[in-house]
Amino acid sequence: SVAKTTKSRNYKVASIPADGFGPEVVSAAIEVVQKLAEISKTFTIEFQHIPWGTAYYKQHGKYVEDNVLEVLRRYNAILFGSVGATDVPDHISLWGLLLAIRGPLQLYANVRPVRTFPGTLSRLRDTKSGAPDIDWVLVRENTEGEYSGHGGRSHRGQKWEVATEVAIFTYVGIERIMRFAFSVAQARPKKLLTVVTKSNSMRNGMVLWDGVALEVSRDFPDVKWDKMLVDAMTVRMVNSPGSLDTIVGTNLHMDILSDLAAALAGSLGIALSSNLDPTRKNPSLFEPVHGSAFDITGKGVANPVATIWSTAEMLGWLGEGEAKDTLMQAIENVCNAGVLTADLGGTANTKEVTQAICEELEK
Ligand code: GGG
Repeated sequence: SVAKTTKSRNYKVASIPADGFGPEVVSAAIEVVQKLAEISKTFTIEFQHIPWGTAYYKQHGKYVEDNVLEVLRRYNAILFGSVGATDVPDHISLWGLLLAIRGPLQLYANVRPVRTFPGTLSRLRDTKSGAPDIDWVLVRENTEGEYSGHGGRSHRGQKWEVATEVAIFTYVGIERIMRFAFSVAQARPKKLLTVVTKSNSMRNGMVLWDGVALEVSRDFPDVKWDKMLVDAMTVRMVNSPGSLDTIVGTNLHMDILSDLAAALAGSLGIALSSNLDPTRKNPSLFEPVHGSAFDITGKGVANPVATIWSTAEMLGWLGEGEAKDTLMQAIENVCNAGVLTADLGGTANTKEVTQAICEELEK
């Protein structure tokens, strides 16, 4: 049970661990947050388990309940694990669960901070500055573009089968994510934003992105910004990471670039994703970037850092800035002390990393 004082703020969070090793990393993160709440005595969090996922799908024929929005709007935030199973096609599970939440709740800003922790080695070295460190915030448009779900298939199974996948970009959708990204960049010391597109070959939506970026930039005169084609961006991320800070791009481009960023910073195991509704009309969703990882599910060796870091971001979003900073410091200290899972070159298991973070909080 969690210690309470009269000043305590109380939050209700929906916990959706879902598939693969999601339940392992979500329960590790809940353990850490409850320890933090117990120590701080200024807030409490009640996590309510929601059983949506592939097991639920097999039983009910759907990944989420029909009144998904009504259910989730009862909570202050959502903590999500991972989606995907070996015996259900990925497009069924992704659209059935995660995209059935992100779109309808209009969680249009997907924020993915990536940085090298002191004890975890970056895999690259800046060719200009020699600095091995990465400290980036990737902002992914999270509701439209290549993930619009428009398109179709005809003449199935025949040699002349046709499939279309339509990327839909709207002025409203681009303008709101661009404004959000410029604000993120403006709040960071470097005040530097890179806008990623593919506007040489994609001559409609991507050209609109470039135009909206220019327009929005006029409202942020103190932010230095530039444009990159996504292919050239991969090279810049590897060769001159120090030239980057905040990065914004489309749903698909940033999904790909954030995996690259995480791998460069050390591992996908430390990459998190805040799916935000900046209007705060709906609860925001916090999750690790990684999927289900069937190869290590049930072995107790998953890296819990991405999910624990997700809860730190969740606390910050809920207004618990001090708790967020305390938790981030504890994560950094544990990484610095070399308590790392195998993906980061260590020998610790999930329980040991979780325990080490809890002990760090107690100091
Ligand atoms: N924890 C996030 C997760 O399960 N991701 C699975 C996935 O395939 N995501 C694709 C996406 O975020 O676009």
